[in-house]
Amino acid sequence: DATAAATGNGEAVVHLFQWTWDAVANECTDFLGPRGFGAVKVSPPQEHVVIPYAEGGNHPWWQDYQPVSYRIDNTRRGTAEEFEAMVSTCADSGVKVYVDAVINHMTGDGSGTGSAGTEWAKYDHPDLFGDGGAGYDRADFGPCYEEIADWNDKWEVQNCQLVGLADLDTADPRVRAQIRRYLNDLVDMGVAGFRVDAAKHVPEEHIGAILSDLHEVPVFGGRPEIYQEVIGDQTIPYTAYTPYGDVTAFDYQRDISGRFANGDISGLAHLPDYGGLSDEQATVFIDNHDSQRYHPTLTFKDGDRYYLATAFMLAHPYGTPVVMSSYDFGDNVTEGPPSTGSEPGNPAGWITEDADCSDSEWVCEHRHPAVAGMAAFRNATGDTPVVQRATDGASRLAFDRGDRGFAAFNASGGTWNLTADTALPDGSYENAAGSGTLTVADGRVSARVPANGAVALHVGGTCDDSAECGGGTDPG
Ligand code: LAG
Ligand code: CA
Repeated sequence: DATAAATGNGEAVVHLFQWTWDAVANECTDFLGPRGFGAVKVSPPQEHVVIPYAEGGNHPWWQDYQPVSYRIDNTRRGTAEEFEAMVSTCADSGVKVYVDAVINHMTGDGSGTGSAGTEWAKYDHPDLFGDGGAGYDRADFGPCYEEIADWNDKWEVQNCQLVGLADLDTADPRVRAQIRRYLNDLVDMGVAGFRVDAAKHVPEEHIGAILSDLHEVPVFGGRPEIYQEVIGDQTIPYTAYTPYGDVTAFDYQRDISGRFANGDISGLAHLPDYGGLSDEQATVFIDNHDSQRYHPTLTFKDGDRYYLATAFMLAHPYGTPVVMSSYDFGDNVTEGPPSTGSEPGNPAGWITEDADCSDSEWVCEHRHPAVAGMAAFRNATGDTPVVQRATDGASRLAFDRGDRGFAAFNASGGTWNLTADTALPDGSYENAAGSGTLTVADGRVSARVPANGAVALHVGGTCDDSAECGGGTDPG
């Protein structure tokens, strides 16, 4: 029921990359819940390696992708108490918490002390839950102990080491049980979903076995949402993983970000099943924390065109959208989040300054005026079909979403003076992808769509309550 969906929270996800648990909780209350975002994806919550960063006190962001144990206390984002408080605070605002679950591997080479104080070596993770009851040793890894060499060999991709990370033997029932315990501990705390990191590097039937007995999610009910990180190719297609949950549509990411970068969007009203992933199976995104560093087709650094692409993603029904929210890493792909991690007593490089959208180091893409109101648009339009209403050259596109919404996208440097038919009921609507009010009269809408901007109107978006619709705060 689209009317109910408009008042509750929907499916749009925001990835608050590297935000502290306290900061995420505040954002759920202040912004994500009231705006109708359905879930927040958070950085890996398990104990991680601590890697000194030679060029300063900022430990690299990627230490989080090297688990030392499955304890969730004392990561750089906070304590276990803060994590649990975040989950319940977000639930109070109708926002689910999705965890980035690192289950393919543990640490890389070397040895050390993890962020919560657990000693580790590459094939020795002696205390997985902080109770001395379970650990991994060499026999829990493998069967391959070398780097993936041939990416056309499915067995190697799934069993050998990704960037030198000790690869867990996920065929082993004991290993599966430890991973499942970790995930179920999180579910019992109220975590409602998982992004499965490096899922392609875990044989698909192993994923199926590990996820088969997950607990019911408190508060929201049902089984956890799953989206598996797979960069599909001829060796391992995306569809190998669809029996076990949703799958990241990197083909969408590359195509849509490339088309918006190039101003070639007029053909996007009807999208293919990217990589064979149906609307129901695809997780979609314009960029993620890896692509924005290593293959930056379109990121916050590109300004308006990037936000336009994000607005489009939220306006189009294909897939489950994940909005990236970043900190500014300049030209340094290793740089960690803003912190004072070098100070005494802060060896894990804790983020000591909470993410704050008035602080220019935290970009807060999700609060941009082109994006902030679009979760409400998505919620109001539900599953209504796309009906193309206008194009103008290669870089302009307008469509209806049934009789629930109308949106126009202008990936060109000049204003688009548009008049189009729409099934949206006559009335006055707030622009959910920018500012101002537009009128629908006699089944027609006239709009001045700004250069590299959008207009998006939806039922329920008449802005009697300004907190519920259009126009975000400029993150600066
Ligand atoms: C992922 N998905 O499949 C994550 O999205 C990606 O961010 C992770 O890589 C990767 N897989 C492992 O979870 C990140 C960094 C890597 C980093 C790795 C482990 O992009 O650069 O590797 O996390 O921390 C680092 C060094 C490597 C080294 C490795 C092991 O950069 O040079 O070989 O650690 O010591
Ligand atoms: Ca593996």
